Amino acid sequence: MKVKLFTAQNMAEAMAQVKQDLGRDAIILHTRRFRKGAIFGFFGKEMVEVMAAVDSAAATISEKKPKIVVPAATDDTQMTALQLEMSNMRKMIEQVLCQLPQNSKQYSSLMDLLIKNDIEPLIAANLVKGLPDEKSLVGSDQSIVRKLLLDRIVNFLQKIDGIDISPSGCKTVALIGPTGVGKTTTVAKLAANFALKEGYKVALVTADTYRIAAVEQLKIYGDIIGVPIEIVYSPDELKAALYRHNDKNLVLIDTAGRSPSNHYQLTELQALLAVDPYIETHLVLSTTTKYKDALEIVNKFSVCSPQKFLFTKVDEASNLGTILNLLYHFPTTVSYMTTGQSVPDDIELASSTKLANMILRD
Ligand SMILES: Nc1nc2c(ncn2[C@@H]2O[C@H](COP(=O)(O)OP(=O)(O)OP(=O)(O)O)[C@@H](O)[C@H]2O)c(=O)[nH]1
Ligand SMILES: [Mg+2]
Repeated sequence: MKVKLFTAQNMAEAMAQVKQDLGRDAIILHTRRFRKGAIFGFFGKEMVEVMAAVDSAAATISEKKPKIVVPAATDDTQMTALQLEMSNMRKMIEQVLCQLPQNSKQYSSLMDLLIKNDIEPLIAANLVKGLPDEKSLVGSDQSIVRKLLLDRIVNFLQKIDGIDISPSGCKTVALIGPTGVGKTTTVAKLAANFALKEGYKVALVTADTYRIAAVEQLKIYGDIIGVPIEIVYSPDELKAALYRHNDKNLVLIDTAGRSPSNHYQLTELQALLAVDPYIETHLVLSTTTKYKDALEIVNKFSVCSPQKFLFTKVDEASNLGTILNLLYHFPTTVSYMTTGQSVPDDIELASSTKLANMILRD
């Protein structure tokens, strides 16, 4: 690990030095503003100090051409562990099924389908409860049962609301969530759609100053879309940036990915968002995340009081049962779903019908 201290007249200059010296993978450890040549803190020239670090091995590797990584073959031990997990899961499901009301067993194929799509057995049983008995129906009538189930899921997913902006108002939306779920890409997609397609005045703010590359990523999007971008290093700077852009219809705040198990990071994020009670916070969740992990994420990020869920990587998810499970336990409004890497196209307002169809796919 190579650690270096940089001083410059402003943050942009300091970041340029960090980038030039340590490369794009550098991590910012600490930033500070101070007055050079100051007497008791007065009169001196304001300077900034940035402490940055880079993993020396990573720095050399990142300059080389990317390598194609061939996944290692699954060895026997891994396989046995996986089989064991699956058999435990099967046993668990069987146990739960035994506890279910007797009549839920008559919907075994629907129950199988729901459970195959990772829906919790008890939620699945609640969904099928009271549906006409499949076995008593013949031919096309059986598909009616499936249609009824689909309608139930649609009703269950009804709470959908994107970002409501008005030409005379100023709306502030922050995207929060774990690392790599697609926050920055989604901010760019939203900015491009609202600014370019709908003609609203939009500004971007990034509070992700943890990595040089993160700031640059949003800057590039800002330049392409033609909207201003602010980089904020503290809650006070966020407050000032929001004030400067109160003439915009929409201010989108990108935040650094946070680990749900890092309480300090989460309270820091909470403090940042607390500067303005009108910030609408969307918790960004990747649909490729395992349900158990997603539960943990929602639980831990609840300190930031997100008002909406935004689901990403719908294109990559093997099933969307997690969405239903989460909404069962946390009845929260869903805003958007993203369906690919393309900016600005791969985003749409969540649709309960579309999601229900995907949740119920074979
Ligand atoms: N397949 C797919 N990839 C996506 C989607 N949204 C984002 N990505 C990709 O996910 C990766 C991470 O996206 P970012 O936007 O950088 O994620 P982030 O949450 O800002 O990451 P951090 O800032 O590091 O926490 C990128 O390769 C994106 O192109 C999506 O809907 N589908
Ligand atoms: Mg990001």
